[in-house]
Amino acid sequence: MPNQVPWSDCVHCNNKMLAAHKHNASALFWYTQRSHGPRAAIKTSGARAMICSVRSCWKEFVTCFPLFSFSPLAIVSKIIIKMPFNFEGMTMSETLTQDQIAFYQENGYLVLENQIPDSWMHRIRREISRFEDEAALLSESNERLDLEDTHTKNAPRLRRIKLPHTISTDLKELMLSDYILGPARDLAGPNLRLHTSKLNMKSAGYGAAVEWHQDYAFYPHTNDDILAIGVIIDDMASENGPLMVYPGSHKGPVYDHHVDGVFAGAMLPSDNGLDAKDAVSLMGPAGSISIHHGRIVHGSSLNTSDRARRILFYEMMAADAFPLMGSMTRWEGIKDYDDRMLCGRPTLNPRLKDIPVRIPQPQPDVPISIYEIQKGMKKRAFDVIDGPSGQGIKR
Ligand SMILES: O=C(O)CCC(=O)C(=O)O
Repeated sequence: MPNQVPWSDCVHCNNKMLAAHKHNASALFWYTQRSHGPRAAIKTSGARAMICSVRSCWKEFVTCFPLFSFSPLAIVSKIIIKMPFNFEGMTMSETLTQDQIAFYQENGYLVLENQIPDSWMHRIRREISRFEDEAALLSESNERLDLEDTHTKNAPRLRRIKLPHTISTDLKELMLSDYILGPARDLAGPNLRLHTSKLNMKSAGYGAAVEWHQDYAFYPHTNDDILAIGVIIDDMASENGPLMVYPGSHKGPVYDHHVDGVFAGAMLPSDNGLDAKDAVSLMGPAGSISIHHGRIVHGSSLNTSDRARRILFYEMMAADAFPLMGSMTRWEGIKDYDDRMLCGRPTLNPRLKDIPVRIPQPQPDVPISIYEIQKGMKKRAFDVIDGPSGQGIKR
């Protein structure tokens, strides 16, 4: 579903502006300059866009007043116009600064604090309450809701809301908003396809750990312009099981996620030359977003604190990243695949990149859920919780 919404919010006020402005640096510069002044315009579109815009105006002026072309000023201007640099068609960032983009490329992650407005956070929490009520009626996980091993009807424990964008119009609307797609476009290009969405609950006192893994080990593609955006729903600190990453590991190998020849969806950093002290926790207040690269090694520990830690993930990739055979990507034909376009255009021409690949096959005979698949691990990096009482943490 190509994004056909012709309007989007201006970053400086709530007014709508033509979405096309956002993708044309020079037009965006003039739009912002007119409504918010030159400082805001330079901040939004960058100094290069300003040079580009001023230059094209100058060009028009000289064309409109041919007599002017004999003046010394015009001769200088002609030289400037003909200078061999061409800023038109350059790719400008939409939301992120060049420093943030460079940081992501180097480290494979980013945290943007206070990215999602409170009104949106309220809507997300309201949707979660609705699914919690639904979970209380279940005795086992179903295609919408994934329950903790310790769940009972008397003590309902929801671990994950599966594909929330398909069962909540609010969470679909957020997914298609510039809050999510703006930074994603800056990092993976204008044409984006959804891989999956999920809302991981990690409730206070017992929220399950997610063992270390690379998303790309689950779904290898023809290139790795693949990322996950996590909307942080509760203040995330070291005690409530933040997402942790190994910076720079997105440029390394794709690690073996198999146990006894069967895909187990996890690896042990200590067995693979990664030093625990290098792991970084992605923390921030509720309303922040984390972004992690598809190949970065990441995981999170059990939440034994008295505060929940919930993250809503939208995982996506460049439209020209196609799944390799055996990837755990849902494939129901090209029509369904193209229906998953978030913005921009689909393509039938995959882009191939020379990167390491491992195929996540054979699959274990368990439901498709990272928590179930990772039970195949013989040794775990994180604690697990034992028994419905929520007591008795064991290794
Ligand atoms: O919820 C988390 O902390 C990690 C989730 C994750 O990496 C995943 O579900 O693939």
